[in-house]
Amino acid sequence: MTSALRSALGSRLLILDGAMGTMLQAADLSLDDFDGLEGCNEILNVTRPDVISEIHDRYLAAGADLIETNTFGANLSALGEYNIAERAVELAGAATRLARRAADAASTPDRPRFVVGSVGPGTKLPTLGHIAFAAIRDVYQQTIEAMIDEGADAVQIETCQDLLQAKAAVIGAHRAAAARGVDLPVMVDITVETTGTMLLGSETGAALTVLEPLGIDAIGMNCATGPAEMAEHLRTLSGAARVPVTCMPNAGLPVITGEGARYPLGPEDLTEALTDYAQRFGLSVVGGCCGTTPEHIAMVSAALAGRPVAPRHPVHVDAVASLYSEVPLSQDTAYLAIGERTNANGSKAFREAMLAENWDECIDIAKTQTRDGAHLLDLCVDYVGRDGTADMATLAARMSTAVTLPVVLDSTEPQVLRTGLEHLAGRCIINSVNFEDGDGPESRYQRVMPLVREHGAGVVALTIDEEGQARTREWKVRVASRLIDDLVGRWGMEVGDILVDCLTFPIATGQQETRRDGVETIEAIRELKSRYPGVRTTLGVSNISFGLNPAARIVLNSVFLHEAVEAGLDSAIVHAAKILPIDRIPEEQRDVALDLVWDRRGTDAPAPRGVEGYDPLTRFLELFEGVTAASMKAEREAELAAMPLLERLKQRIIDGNAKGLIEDLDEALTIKGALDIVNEDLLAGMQVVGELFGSGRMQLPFVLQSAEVMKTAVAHLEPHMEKTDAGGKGTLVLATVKGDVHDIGKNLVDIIVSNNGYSVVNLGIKQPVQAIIRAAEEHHADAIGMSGLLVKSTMVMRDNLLELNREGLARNYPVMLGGAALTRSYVEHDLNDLFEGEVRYARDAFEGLRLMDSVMAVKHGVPGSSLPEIRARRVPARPRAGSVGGAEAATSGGSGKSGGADPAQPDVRSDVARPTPAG
Ligand code: THG
Repeated sequence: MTSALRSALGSRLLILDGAMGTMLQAADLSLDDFDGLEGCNEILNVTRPDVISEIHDRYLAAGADLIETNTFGANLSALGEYNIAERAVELAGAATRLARRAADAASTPDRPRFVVGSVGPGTKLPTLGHIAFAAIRDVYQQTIEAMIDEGADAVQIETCQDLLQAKAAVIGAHRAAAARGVDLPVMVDITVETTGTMLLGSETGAALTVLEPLGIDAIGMNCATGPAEMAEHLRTLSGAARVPVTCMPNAGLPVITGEGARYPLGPEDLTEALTDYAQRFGLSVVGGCCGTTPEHIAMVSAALAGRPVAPRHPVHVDAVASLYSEVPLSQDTAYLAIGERTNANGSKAFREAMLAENWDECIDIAKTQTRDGAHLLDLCVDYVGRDGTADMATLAARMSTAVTLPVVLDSTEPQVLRTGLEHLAGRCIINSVNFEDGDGPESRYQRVMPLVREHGAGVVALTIDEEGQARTREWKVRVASRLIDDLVGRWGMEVGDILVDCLTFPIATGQQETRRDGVETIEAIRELKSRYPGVRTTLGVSNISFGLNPAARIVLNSVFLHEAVEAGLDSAIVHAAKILPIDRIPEEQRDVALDLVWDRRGTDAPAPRGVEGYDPLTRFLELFEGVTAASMKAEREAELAAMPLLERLKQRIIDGNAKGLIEDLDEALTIKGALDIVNEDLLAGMQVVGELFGSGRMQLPFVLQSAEVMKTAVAHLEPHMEKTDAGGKGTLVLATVKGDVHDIGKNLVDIIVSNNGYSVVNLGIKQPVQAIIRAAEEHHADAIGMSGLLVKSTMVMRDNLLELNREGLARNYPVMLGGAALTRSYVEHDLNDLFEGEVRYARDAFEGLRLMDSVMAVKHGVPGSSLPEIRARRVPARPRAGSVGGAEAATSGGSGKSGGADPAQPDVRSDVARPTPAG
């Protein structure tokens, strides 16, 4: 039966009550009242039920639709502090009885009042190993069962600081509801500190990514701050959450006084903020946290109770998350790279570190993968003779905090997978399920899927059935369809959370029957993607090249991956640093590898190779005979050395090759100025890098290598640059926006603009809009520059401009935007239309400088001066290839995996369609 509260939730605005804790502090209770347990508010449910009931009555009289039970600390660790953990169930039951009685007394047929069980975080953080996940989950379940038994209508899991704790509470609540056979709405509130993240560093987007797939009924924020500091995070939730959004701020940021904390916001201020947010963010439930009183709630209720919920249009992005950040499953210009090295079977170094229990070394391998450009990490501890659950417990717990990437849990053992899920705070993917031993009650499939569902994980589904590993495209597609239908139909998975693995087999074994395995896999992917566009695919790419020497493996893996991506592959388990951009592979090696992958033998192969008796495997082995990674590098060095000096400098940037760079720069300085070298040669290289990146032909790690060389080069040249004059021409505040860590482009702008006489305040990466605004105000900035490389950053930039509008600052600060995912048209039309000031696109650092010059000319009233005219043509927005979230950002080419021209805008200027490597 659907609960009455569920029907109300999301249709009309519901008012939740205000603080309990700060009300109790004001109630002048004695140590006797607390039964000697000073500060243990839950004990009051049995010692002073009158006090608790009176607070409920006052909030109900003030107009609260929902009142919360006095159970914030009725959990394992909080009661454990008083050595009364065993009373959790009793106290939760008593508290719910009091709230139920009060709510029933105040209910009328047209205004029912509801009881919400308060579920607090406890005093220990499971992610830091203070307390075990399963232990808190089970006590949460027991207390919530008691709440249900005493008539709670819903629970609110609040003040969440640790996502692993939040998961334990949600799972405990779901188990309680299932055990009691009731429909229990579960609402979750995260607490975001003034730092802009949850206590352990989780971004709001990560929290949403982790919590929503658990099957919660509302998500929101409470505690830590007043409403003002919550705005940015509520915008994130409101923009993406598919469940109702809630908001319970404190009565402002507490001011510490002689008599303790004082909360500065009065009822009017709180009501004003919540009224604004209810409209802007489509809130479904509002109420108050610390420092709010019945007076606050009375005014909020008078203003808002019963209003329809303002419409929202959330844009969901399929994603997974680490403790810290979310990672979309669709990468903008790339495949999603899953690092293969944290695998006891797949890496000797990892295996030896694990066997020696050298955990720091294991984590170092994980971190190296992060630097190499992996988006997720595949973690496999399976090793004969080891206790897999113990190894997984140790490694998953360490990786949860020490690594910023989400984890793919790779094991054949359900118990090992469960252990991983219970130690990782983020949202994981389970690798893998299949029909190898069927799908009966005892099958591994049926033992793993409940774990996947309960923890809201994604899943890799292998094309293996009772007959074995599928070898032909028909077989692969048939098994994949069966898996997808079952995962969606029987298990309730969302299609976008399924990654089908069509399986990679070694093709260079020399055996005839393996020759077509690559083709079959690629064609199966193509077929699958056309039948199920929403389903994603993955592959363990390195399997293809087993048996070859390391240099040959790099080439074959890279070529096979490239072909699979062209056919629609979304993600791959790889050693990211060893995947070469296709343009960097010597031509014959690449072409023979292609023949091998596509099984083109004899005259089937294109000229000049396609002759009678041609065997790409034989030729491939010949090509790599005696070839090592080092010898390939030496060959490339020789090619570089043969180039003219300035050409070579440009090529060094493109290749990300700093060997001999300094000598080349010194020589170049004898023929031209330092700034000209940067401007004409080095930036030209970065331009090419940007184009390759934008068209999906070069992946991020290589872009970062190029940026590193650029940085080294500029650092060497900087002392030789003449500063036009030292600062004083004007001030630019620069930042990489929230959620983005890429600062290559921004740092180039810094160098160029500051070397031309401007003061630059470079705030660094991941900057929330409030930090940008504060810096602009503090430094009396003349302009603001924001950059970011990710598609999601284009949305953040838009939100930031809206925030400048809202604060009435748009006209004070002209804004320049740069970054690979941006286009001139998006910035100068879409964004300029909604921004109340002026915003321009800076394609590269020099355009940034020109913009700064014109900003200052306008400011100084130079006759005839103005900001550069809008240059881009207006083009209609269209969804970006492979991305769900960044639809509006996508107004230009260079986005899809295949790159190339964009038929939607045949007449766009060439410089508009070319993304820069900014960010
Ligand atoms: N599909 C899915 N999961 C998978 C695979 C897959 N997980 C495991 C594997 N296959 C993918 N991971 C690897 C990891 C390493 C290697 C290959 C695949 C590898 N390792 C070197 C070797 O064995 O020669 C080790 C070299 C070293 O010790 O450093 O090639 O297909 N879903």
